[in-house]
Amino acid sequence: MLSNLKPQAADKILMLIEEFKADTRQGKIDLGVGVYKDPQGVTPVMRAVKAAEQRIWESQTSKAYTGLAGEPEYRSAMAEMVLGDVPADRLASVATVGGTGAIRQALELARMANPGLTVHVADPTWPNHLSIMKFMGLPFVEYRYFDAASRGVDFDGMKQDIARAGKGDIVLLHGCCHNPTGANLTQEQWQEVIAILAKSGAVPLIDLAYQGFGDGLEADAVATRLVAGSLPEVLIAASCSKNFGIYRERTGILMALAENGAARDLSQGAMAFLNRQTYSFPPDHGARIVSTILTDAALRADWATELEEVRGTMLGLRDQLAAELRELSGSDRFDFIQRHRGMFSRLGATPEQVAKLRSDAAIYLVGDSRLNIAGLNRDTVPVLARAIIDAGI
Ligand code: PLP
Ligand code: TYF
Repeated sequence: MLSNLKPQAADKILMLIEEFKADTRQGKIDLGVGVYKDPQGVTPVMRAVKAAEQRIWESQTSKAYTGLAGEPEYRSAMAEMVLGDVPADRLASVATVGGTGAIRQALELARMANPGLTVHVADPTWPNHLSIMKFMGLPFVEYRYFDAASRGVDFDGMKQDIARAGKGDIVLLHGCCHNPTGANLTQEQWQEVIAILAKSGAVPLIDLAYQGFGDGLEADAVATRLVAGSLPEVLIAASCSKNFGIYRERTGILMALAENGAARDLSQGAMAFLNRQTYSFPPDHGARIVSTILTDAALRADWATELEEVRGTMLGLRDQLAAELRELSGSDRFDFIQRHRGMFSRLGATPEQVAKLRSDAAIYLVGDSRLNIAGLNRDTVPVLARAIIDAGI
C-alpha cells in the first residue's frame, strides 16, 4: 500500500533552511523563512513567555483534557486582542493548531456550510494557502494583488477581481503585513473591499498572522475590526506564532462571526466537531501562555513593550536598507521597502537575479524575491544593498 504513494514536492521556503545550512561560505545571510531574528541572529523566547511558563509550571496541578474548543480564557483574551469590542452574541471560536490549523478549519467550515463554494485568493499569497486548498480539492481563483511596477497593491485589479466572488464564496484576505509582498491596503481601500463584499454576500476569511509586526498591535487589527463591524459573516484565522514568538507551540484561533445567535451556536458546534474529527483537543500549552500574558497587566505590558522593540527593529532595518539603496542606485526606486510592512518585502527581482544573490553573495531569498527583513542587522544591510545593485536588480 505505502509504495503506492507519490513523492510530494517539498515546501520551497522550508527547503531553503536546509540549503542555507549546507552553504559553507563565511558571512552567508539567511533572508528566507519567516521567523523573527534579533540582531545577533537569535529567535528569542520573549520575557513574558518565560515568566508565564514559570507561573504555569508552578500553579498547574493537572494536565487532563480541556475542551474541544480550547480554554475559554484563551478564546476570550484573543477575541479581545483581535477584535477590541467583542460582539459576544455573534462570536464562535475554537483554539487551533497554529494559524495554519485555523485556516484549514476555516476552509473546512466554509465547505460544510456551502459545498459549492469557490475561494478567491490573492496573487501572490502564502504558498500554503494554495497547497491546502489543492489538497482539499477546493476550487479557487486568484485575484490580482501586487503591482510589479510600484511594488504596491494593484487595487483596481483587486477590486475588479474580488467583485467576481458570489454569495457564499470565500475571499481570503491578509489582515496586515501581506505575505509574501509586504504591500498592504489603506483603511480607505479596506472600506471599498467591504462595500464590494457587502454587495455580493461573499464571506471574508482574514488570515491574521502578524498582528503587532506592522504598524502596532492595535493598528494592525484596524482592518479586521472594520470588516468584523461591517459584514454579517466573517471568518478570522489568527496565529500567535510570530507576535508571541511561540512558533513551535502551535497556537492559533479560528473565530467566526455569525449573523445571529442561532447561526453562532451552529458555527460553534461545527467548529468543535471539526476539531474532534481532526485532532480532538487543540494544544493547550501555547494557548495557556498567551492567556496568562494577556490577562495579567504586568506581563501584558512587558510583552507589548518587547513586541514593539521587535517591530521597531524591523522598521529601522527597512529605513536603513532603503537609504543605502537610494545612495547606491542614485534613485528612489527602492523606497517601497520603507512603505512595506511586516517581516517581508518582495523585491520584484527575476529568478535569475535571486540565484545570482545566492551564488555571488551567499544571500538567500525565497525564489519569488521575497526577503525576510528580520534576517538582517545593521552590519549586513550594506552587504545586501551592494549585492542587490551588483545583481542588476
Ligand atoms: N498565514 C500566514 C500568511 C503566514 O505567513 C503564516 C506563517 O507563519 C501562517 C498563516 C501560519 O502560521 P502558524 O501556523 O505557524 O501559526
Ligand atoms: O512564510 C513564511 O516564511 C512563514 C513560515 O510551510 C512558514 O509563514 C513557511 C512555510 C511553511 C510554514 C511556515
